[in-house]
Amino acid sequence: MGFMAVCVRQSRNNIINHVKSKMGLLGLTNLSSSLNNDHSTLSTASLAKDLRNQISVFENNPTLYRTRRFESTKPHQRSGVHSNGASSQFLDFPGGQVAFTPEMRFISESPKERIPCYRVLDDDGQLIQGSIDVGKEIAVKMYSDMATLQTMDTIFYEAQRQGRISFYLTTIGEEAINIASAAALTIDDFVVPQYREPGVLLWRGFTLQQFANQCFSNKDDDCRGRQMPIHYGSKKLNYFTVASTIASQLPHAVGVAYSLKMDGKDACAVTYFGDGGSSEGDFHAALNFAAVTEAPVLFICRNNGWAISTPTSDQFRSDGIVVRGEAYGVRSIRVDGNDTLALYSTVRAAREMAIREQRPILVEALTYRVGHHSTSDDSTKYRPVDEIELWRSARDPIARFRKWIESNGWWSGEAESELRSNVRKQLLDAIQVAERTEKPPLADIFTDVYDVPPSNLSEQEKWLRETIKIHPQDYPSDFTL
Ligand SMILES: Cc1ncc(C[n+]2csc(CCOP(=O)(O)OP(=O)(O)O)c2C)c(N)n1
Ligand SMILES: [Mg+2]
Repeated sequence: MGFMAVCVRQSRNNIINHVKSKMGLLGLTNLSSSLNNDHSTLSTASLAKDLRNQISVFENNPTLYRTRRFESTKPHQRSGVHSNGASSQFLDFPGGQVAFTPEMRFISESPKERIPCYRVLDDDGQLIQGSIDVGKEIAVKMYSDMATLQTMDTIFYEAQRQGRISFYLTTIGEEAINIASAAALTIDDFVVPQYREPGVLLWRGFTLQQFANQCFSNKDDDCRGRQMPIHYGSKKLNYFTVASTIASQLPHAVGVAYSLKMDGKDACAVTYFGDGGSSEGDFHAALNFAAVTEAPVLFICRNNGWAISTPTSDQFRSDGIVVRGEAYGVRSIRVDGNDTLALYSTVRAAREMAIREQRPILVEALTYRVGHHSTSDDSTKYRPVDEIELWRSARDPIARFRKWIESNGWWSGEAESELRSNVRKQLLDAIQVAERTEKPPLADIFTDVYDVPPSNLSEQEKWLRETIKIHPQDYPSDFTL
């Protein structure tokens, strides 16, 4: 909460300063102050003169807005344009010239060919062509973190099934998107996640103990137990707290990116979302807003085929999500979401473009949600088990990447067993510690929002304390009242 407030405050100041500097640059500062003055003392003639002077600043400086606006609104500056009469071939229109055509032609609702999917490794984990600039250290860390994430999911999922935590949601099948995209970023890039990207936090150094503390809602959790399990967040690691309200993170990310732009930072905002998220209004608003403000933001869509039980065929008729970029003026690419190397190189290039050219980029990663949506779901009720099994085994991104690092001599069977047993042990220890650690004091539920709590909130706190005293069996025994 505090983190958001600081960001919002900083952004607001940055935007105000930016607008002031733009107005100063354009010679508008005086105009704005004169307009703020007591109008009764200004004669209409002097105001008109002032305005003429300010307008001439625009006219004499055609380059001022060149990088920001299409130059289509001044027909007389266009060559070969006939703006008056029947022989016109083009219409000067905001956004650029539009050619006239005598042919009545509707644009087809479907492309002749689907947008191809960029991949580097084939199904067997071998390079399709040439070589790739990824060294041993980063490749081994990517592999180790993907395997760690997979093990973490298995153990926390079991802990939920044993009733030790209230909820869990796995990333199984989407480990490559998590880890390879994280590896392509820098820690200065702000991550505004959905909920299926804990691997980005893992890559950034969130410890297994921190994951466990959050899932067990204990007093050592950074959010002090106020969020459901898997709603991680870390101010230190520039990772905004997960919000389950689908797609609400997308406009937030554009705001973060705009703030980075105002500050002239060598960083971008990166936001993740699912195919389901792309069906929300916030997705469309965010893409448009990002395009118009030229905000350095990466939109990374995990198109995993399902939004809980809704298949993509019930969500959209377009060729997936990638094609929507062009409609909003956002550069976009489709990539194999189970190919670690393709994702790594794509996100690196996208980040570089977003920052250097100050523009948003949309990445659609094609993958599959191998696990159930969450522990509240049984996906075998609505999709074929064969389909799940195909993606779990033959299309597993971890096994595919392992083949590549093994063929380079960077990984072995012994390294694999050592890693898996170490991670498993660390996780079991972390879970035990997290489970033993007491819950945050009850008062913490009511802090950190209001400076002075309003009376209704204080009343609710009183009721809660009374309720716990009457029904102690319904509350954790180690709860500090
Ligand atoms: C605004 C909103 N509507 C509905 C939900 C319920 N809901 C939770 S997850 C989900 C599906 C999201 O699917 P997708 O974005 O594809 O992500 P995935 O779970 O596949 O990773 C829905 C509909 C919600 N959390 N928020
Ligand atoms: Mg989905």
